[in-house]
This record gives sequence, structure tokens and C-alpha cells, in this order.
Amino acid sequence: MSSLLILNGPNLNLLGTRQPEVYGRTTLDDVQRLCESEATALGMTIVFQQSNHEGVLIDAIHAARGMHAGIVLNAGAYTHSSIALMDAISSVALPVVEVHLSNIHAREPFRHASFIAPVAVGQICGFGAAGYALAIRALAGHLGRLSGGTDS
Ligand code: CA2
Repeated sequence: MSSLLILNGPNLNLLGTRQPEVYGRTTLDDVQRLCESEATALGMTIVFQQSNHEGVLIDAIHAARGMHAGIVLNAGAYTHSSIALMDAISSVALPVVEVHLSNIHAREPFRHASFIAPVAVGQICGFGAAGYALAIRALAGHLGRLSGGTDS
């Protein structure tokens, strides 16, 4: 059975407790349950992780090689700053779907740029927690695990 790594960056542990007008009231535990349910429906398993530390996120990406078929990544604010995360993704050659709860393109200009996007299969943003389920489904399609077609 294929496994996916769902990796969350800085401050996402606070989800549902602060700034509900931006990020909603869903907690990270809720997001984990949603991801587990979506993966199960697709015959896949997940490992769900969050860290506030760039190096821990990089280690998790490195460790995903040989363990997971792909990665759903919400790198939080590191999205807009971390060449090291971009290099880590390039080095493991695993498909990554970038996800954001908010529509980063409708927010401050500094959030419009992503170091993850150039090395990701695609980006999903602006759909709140549902974006994680969409990202899992997109990754399953990319991996050829959706029935009824060979679409990427
Ligand atoms: O929209 C997203 O998912 C973001 O990745 C969230 C990051 C932000 O820096 C990105 O630009 C977009 C921030 C995560 C902070 O999460 C919090 C959640 C609740 C309360 C405070 C912070």
C-alpha cells in the first residue's frame, strides 16, 4: 500500500486557535483526520508531521525517500523564504504537492512568491483544510492510483 507524507511547517500547530478569520477554526488534528480519511478512501496510508524547525522539515523530506510515494507539503512561511527546502525536494526526487490553507496570491505581496512551486507537481491554495484532501487526490492521480484513467 502506498504511503504519503503530509508535512506541515511553522506555526501550523496553532491552527484553529488563532486568526480564525484567515485560517478558519479547523485544528491541525482535524486536518490529520481529514487526510487519513481521504487516503483510506484511495487505498493509501499517510504519515502526518508538523515542525516549527526548518532543519527538521528538511530531515523529514530526506527520510521520505524509500518510505513514501510522495509528499503533501504546507511549508508555512518557509514557502516564501527557504531555498534549503527547495533543494531538499529536488534532492529526493519525490512528487510534492504544495498546499496552503489561504489563497497566498490574494494576500500580502511577499506571500505570492514560493520557493516550493518550481519543484512541486502543483500548488493548491485557498480552499482551507479541504485543500489537503484535494492535494492527496491530486498526488494519487499523479502516481496513477486513481481508477478510471491515466491522467496525471
Ligand atoms: O495559508 C497557508 O497555509 C500558509 O502556508 C500559512 C502560513 C503562512 O505563512 C503562509 O503564507 C500561508 C502561516 C501558518 C500560521 O498558521 C497559523 C495558524 C493559526 C494561528 C496562527 C498561525
